[in-house]
Amino acid sequence: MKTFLTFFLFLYTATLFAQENNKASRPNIIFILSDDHATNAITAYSDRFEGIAPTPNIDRIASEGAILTNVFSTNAICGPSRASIITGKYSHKNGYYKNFKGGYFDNTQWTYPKSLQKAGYQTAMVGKWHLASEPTGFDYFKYHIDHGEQGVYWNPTYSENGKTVEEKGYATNLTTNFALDWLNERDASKPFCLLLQYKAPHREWSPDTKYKDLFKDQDLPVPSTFNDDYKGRETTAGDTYMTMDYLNRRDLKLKIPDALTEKEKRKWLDYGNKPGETVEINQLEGDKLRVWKYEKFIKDYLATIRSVDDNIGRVLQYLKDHDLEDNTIIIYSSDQGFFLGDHGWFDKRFMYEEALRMPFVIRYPKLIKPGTVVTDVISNIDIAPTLLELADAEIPKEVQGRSFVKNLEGHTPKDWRQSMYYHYYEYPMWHHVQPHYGIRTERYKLIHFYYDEDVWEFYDLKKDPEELHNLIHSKKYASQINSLKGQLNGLKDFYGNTMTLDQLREITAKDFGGLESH
Ligand code: SGN
Ligand code: CA
Repeated sequence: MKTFLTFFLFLYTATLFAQENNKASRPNIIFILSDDHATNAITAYSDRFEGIAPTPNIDRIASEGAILTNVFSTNAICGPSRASIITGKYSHKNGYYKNFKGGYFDNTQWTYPKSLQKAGYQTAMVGKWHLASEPTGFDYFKYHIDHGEQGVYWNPTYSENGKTVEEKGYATNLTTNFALDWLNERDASKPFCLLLQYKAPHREWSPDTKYKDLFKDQDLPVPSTFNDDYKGRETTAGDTYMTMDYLNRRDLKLKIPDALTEKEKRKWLDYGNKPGETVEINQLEGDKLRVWKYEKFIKDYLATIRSVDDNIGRVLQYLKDHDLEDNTIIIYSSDQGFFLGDHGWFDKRFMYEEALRMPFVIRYPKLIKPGTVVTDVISNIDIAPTLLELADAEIPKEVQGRSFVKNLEGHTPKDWRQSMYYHYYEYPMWHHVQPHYGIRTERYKLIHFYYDEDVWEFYDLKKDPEELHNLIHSKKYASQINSLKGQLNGLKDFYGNTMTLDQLREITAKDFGGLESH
């Protein structure tokens, strides 16, 4: 009996010890999130800027870990996508539908950093937050507060744990400095979770001084859909404020006339935002003017990304120098994609591929084999449960996303979802994109635009990857479309968004009463 008891006690102590040990080796997490970085501007994803604008450090995370090629934003705009990432829930569950007219995040609700904190992690968030309410669930935060939390590229002001701090320099470099400072000062006996969130490459795409002329004498080709006439689709695509015409004087970095007062300056810079206002350049007209504007925009956009990639290199080097590479999960992603002249546009919002798709690369040597490619349909609500599973923390039942840890290991669960549900609400500011929702399967896409129009679009992505031909009235696809409508209703039920069109329109019209953002 005594021997048995001793043996039992030994087993019990060994288990406790193993559990503690396991906790002690919990992985660190560095989640780098940029703003508006399209997969087409990452060389690991696309050859569009191959030989022109490489992203070696982002590509390195992909090749030493996994690249996920079908990660989608459920509401392709900044604050809402960020809210879905940290709550693992759709906008209609976390309450953050749109940036403009007071998108305001209820910061008393559950988020994954709160769970990590409870599980013994040290947590920090630096850079762009853009959720209007104060960050909660972080031991340390330092976020951009200028321009309704959009942040600025030069000499930004941050809120550091609630205190306003004016900094001097270039935001991408500064934000990285603050992240590394925090890592240096952390308690090394505990695991950490660091959210490093860049303002770049968001509008107005201001490069660091050293990259101002990075592409000076180069011609950057326009994309194949640059001259889209929108005739193959419903009026929605042809009725936006995001064509090259809407690049304003600030975006085009025109020289501000000396005589202007501070007040007049903003108005002067904003010129071009409204319908009918066209910024004239050196007597250029028509297509020549459009191409000139595109070139200015794309060069500046890519130059801001060069700084993002450099700074990711600094973070990777830090991990190496501090022997943290093996036990740190490092992720690079962006809140949504971006139109890089595709369809003649800049900006995002539409459920079309370029805006919908988020880059997502992840390295974690203990679990993910180098060179892993994951093509499963994943969305921004799946990130929170994935991080919690990796950290061995509990995933609350209310979370709507699903962990994709198995997918990263190369074992996609048999019942993994085959489609995703999308819903965008903000209108008419900015950019005049009709609210819409839809379903994307591996091959097809069905969209319903509903605010002050009531039209549907259907695309066969295999035959029409550029989404130029809306086939909603095609007899050939009638049964396919019917089946997709059924699946879409199924998703709406599953995720609990069964509001009527009038109720949905009210959300678009409603001011949520928070900080007005740009
Ligand atoms: C600002 C930009 C818009 C952009 C939104 C949302 N205008 O308002 O072009 O769509 O941000 O971007 S600007 O003249 O102020 O730059 S988001 O990334 O925050 O969703
Ligand atoms: Ca964004």
